[in-house]
Amino acid sequence: MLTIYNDRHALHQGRVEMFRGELVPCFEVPARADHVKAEIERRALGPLLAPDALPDALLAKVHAPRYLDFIAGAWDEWVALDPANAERDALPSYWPTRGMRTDVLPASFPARLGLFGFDAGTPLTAGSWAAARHGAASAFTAAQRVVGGERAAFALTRPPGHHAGADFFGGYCFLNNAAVAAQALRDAGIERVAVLDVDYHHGNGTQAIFYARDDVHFASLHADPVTDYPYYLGHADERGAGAGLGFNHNLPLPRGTDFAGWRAALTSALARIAEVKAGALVVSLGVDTFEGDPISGFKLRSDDYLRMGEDLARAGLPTVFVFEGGYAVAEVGVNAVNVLEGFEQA
Ligand code: OKP
Ligand code: ZN
Repeated sequence: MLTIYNDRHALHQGRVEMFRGELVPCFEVPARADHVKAEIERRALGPLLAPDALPDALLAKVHAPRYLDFIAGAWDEWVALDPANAERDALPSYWPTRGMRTDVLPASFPARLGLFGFDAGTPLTAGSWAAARHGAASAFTAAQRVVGGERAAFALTRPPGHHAGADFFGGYCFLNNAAVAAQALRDAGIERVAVLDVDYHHGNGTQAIFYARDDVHFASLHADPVTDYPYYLGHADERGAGAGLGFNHNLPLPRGTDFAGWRAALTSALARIAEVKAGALVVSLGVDTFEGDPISGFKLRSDDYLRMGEDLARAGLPTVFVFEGGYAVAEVGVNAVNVLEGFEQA
């Protein structure tokens, strides 16, 4: 399988995230992608290629102009507040709540940081924008390769993307790579694209971007938001809006779910994807469903990811894999590449 590798991922290197009243070291670290790359090389899965340039017009179909303007310039604004900020990550600490104004952009940088960000766990650093942009370019390039006739391609990138919405960042995500891939497939003439999110966490950003659309079906298997991040979206009764009604499929699962339970939900998600006659598949490939993941609560084992890949291949669709979560750093390479290898060998 072809891998489009974001070789600038390490430009995004958060120091700390807020967790239970403390700033703790980031879980989302550059070594994650390094381990996946090393495992691809070790198994000779296929070539690692650099991304093509990302068309601005494509990114503008997924994200709002005022959000892109903000994120692109955010680091410089942060350092302009105080030169000492160059050594510190930017994290929001103010948020507009119900009844407050989000239409008027505050002049204050911290106020805008909280307007565009929805948690204090997503540090913005000097290289976040460059890394995220090249990540979106990697997803775009993987989609282009699939349009060009590849059975599948893998966008290996970080930071992840599925929590980022049209105009917000959070959950370690700034740009929605899976949404960029789906939109690129649509723009290439595929009439309906399915995004299947197998990360432990609900892909709230991807859902929100496509919620009112019938041309991109979103399906997600994830920990029930009643107990798990991102908490405020991902329930089974979210089925889409307007023309998009019926094209959003959430399968929340309890903490402690093992592969047997998880796989039954995958079967339902794939059945619905076949019903809606999707012409291509984007997989938001998070492997934080692993039993050893430090921030998650499912019980998948490394071999289960081979079976996952086989099941995904049986959907019979041109497929773009986009790397998302997975925080058991030592095992993340084996687990992610098991999915790709299972897919190829099916
Ligand atoms: C990103 B992705 C851990 C608390 C959870 C946010 C999790 C974001 C997951 N300190 N913080 O979906 O893997
Ligand atoms: Zn996750």
